[in-house]
Amino acid sequence: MVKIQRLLIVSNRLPVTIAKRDHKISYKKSVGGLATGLGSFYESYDSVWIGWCGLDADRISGTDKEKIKRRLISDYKCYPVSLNRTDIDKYYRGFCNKTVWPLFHCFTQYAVWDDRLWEHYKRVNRKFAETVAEIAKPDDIIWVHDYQLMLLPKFLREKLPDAQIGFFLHIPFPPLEVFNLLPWRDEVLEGLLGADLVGFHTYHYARNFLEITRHIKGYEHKFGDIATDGRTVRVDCFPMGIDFERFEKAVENKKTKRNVTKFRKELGDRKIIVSVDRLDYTKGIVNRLKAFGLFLARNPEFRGKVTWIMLAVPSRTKVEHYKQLKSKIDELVGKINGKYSGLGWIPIWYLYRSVQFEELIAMYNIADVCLVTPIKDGMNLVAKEFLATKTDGKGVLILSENAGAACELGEAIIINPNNKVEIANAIKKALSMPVEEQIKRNEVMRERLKRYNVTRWAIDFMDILDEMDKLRDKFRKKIFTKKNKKKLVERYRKAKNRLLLLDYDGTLVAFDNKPLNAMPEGGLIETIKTLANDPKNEVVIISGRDKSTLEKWFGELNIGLVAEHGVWLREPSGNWETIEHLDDDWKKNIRPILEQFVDRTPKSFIEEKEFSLVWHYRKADPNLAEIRASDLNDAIMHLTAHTDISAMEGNKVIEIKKTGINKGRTASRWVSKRDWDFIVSIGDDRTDEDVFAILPDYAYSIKVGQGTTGAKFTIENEKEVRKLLKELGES
Ligand code: GDG
Repeated sequence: MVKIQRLLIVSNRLPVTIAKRDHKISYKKSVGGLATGLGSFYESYDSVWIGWCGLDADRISGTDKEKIKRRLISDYKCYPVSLNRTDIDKYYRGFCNKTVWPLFHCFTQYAVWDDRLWEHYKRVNRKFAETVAEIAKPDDIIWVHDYQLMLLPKFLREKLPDAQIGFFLHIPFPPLEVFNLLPWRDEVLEGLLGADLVGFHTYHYARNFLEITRHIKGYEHKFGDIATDGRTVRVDCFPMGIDFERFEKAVENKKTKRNVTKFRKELGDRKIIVSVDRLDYTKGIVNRLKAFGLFLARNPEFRGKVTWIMLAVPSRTKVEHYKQLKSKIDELVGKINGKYSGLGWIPIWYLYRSVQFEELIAMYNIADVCLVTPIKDGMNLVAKEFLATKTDGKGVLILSENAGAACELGEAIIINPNNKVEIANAIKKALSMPVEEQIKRNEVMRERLKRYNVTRWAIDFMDILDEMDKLRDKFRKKIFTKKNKKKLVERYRKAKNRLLLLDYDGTLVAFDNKPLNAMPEGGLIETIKTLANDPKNEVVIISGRDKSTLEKWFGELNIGLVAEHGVWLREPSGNWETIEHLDDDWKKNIRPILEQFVDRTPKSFIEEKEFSLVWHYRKADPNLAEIRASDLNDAIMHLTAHTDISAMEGNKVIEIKKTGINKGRTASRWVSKRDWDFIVSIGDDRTDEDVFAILPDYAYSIKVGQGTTGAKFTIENEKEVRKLLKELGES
């Protein structure tokens, strides 16, 4: 486990709620997923929790503010962010709950797009950034939570460039078509990418995020590592667990037992169904009620024999959709109870309030069935808590396939939350399930929950965050700093025989969707010319381009040229020659295959060079292209087995040519040509690694961009390369 210096947990709400009544200030620990979940982990470390305490900052005096702050710090290790009524209205009730919440749960019809709410969301995220920056120390780990603070990682990164920042999203991350609706999608993505680690409950949400960043921002990822400009961001899934032991032990608590007795007295020996939710449209309460009505209608033998305790905790009561939902639920409960109640029996015990912890445990504990049927839910801890209280192994969980928890709790009865018949059948199945089967199913799930509890979840997150810090250190060591640059320029100045091996695309110019548009503009020719005119220099451009393009752009210059990744070379002021005898007979067999791939992969195309064929897929849909590229590699491998032709992967291209011809082989020829006393090689992709690999120890090798590389240094982008070359030319 990582040694944690100090942990700053940042969330919208503090785990303590403060109320002021009759000039008296009261402090109460909050209930809810994050507060209860992280509570125990947080208490066992040197941590500070930063968030809003629940009071309108405009309605408390300066003296009270100071008093509250002192008490929060000393008694609860909490640090308040001051928010007033407008903030809460526009940021929390507004953008968070009227835009992000419905959109991310795919309730697009409820989402509002309001610039004023967005502006406030930004403003409050900045406020949080200021508060965190105020108290953060250099070695602190900052862990930001949830959808209310998605811009915070970026704002913090601007203030604390070297901080370790993790972000965890507790709600689902929607698919591309849904996320794309958000007018401020770019800013939200950039906000999240300020973190070193972005965590989600399930692989599905993580995959949505990776796909969206690739689609919208053009950032590629490798096994969940996104290479952004100058930094790597890890994306991974961490299914949040519960404090299993706390729930298990609570069953034995005296207060819980008293509650169990009280409930039993009221309910007799009837079967009991329980459901626990915030009253929210994502929770599928309406469908659940309809399904229960259907169950009673179709199974008269159960009437009078089963009671459903339905706990609905009031939530966002001032938002219109929630008011409407409340009316609908009241109406349905009334209808079902009115239709089926009998003497001494009400089908649904509807509690519209929150209950004490021990009451909750008693409800879980006496229930035969727990109904968890959200239309969409990030994780759902209720499902897990119910299982934890089932110490005798009895009880049946009915769980929506759209809750994150369904990924781990496959032994539950899994239902589609929109299919009322399926839910009604599941209720019957659960109430009739033999005890041995209940125990068998629960044993597996309980074991899993016990192992991967909330502490394990938090430690896992911290471990990966620490791994990212080490990775950052490794990259940091390779960064081509001002000091490195100064040294390189000094050595260049002193040297008499210098060799400069330069890749073209992605190194001297940025990539363009149309390769012919990536021309050497903006003074590049002048820079190369200046370098080439120095008699102490030999400049070579080693590219994958065809020779006629290189000839057109650089033919006039006194430099070496290498085309088609080493198939062709031209000495300064010499003629083009091939490195060995080559033929192109094989092309007629391979080209039809590539054409098939172009037909099936919109926006991809073929480039034909004299001794190679290239399939370009930069503009194609990245997911489709990924599958096709792998298929094409397989097809070529199959077709060219026992020949000397093979496929080579480059940056969004697959090039098919003679095996063994690569940039490294051609570069060797140049390196061994003379006794150089200075060599620099700069390149950006896989094909340039072959050059780095053959260089002598004293040579400078520089990779453009991040990623695993054999080069000694990494430089940010092609602009920096051009600056460096210009400086060499002028020195
Ligand atoms: C999010 C995501 C994700 C509820 N009523 C009472 C009460 N509770 C406690 C439960 C449970 C929690 O509240 C609700 O758990 P959820 O999983 O539904 O979480 P949310 O707070 O809605 O929020 C969700 C979660 O974050 C964690 O990442 O699972 O998908 O939406 O712990 O026990 N507790 C008490 N009385 C109540 O009346 N004492």
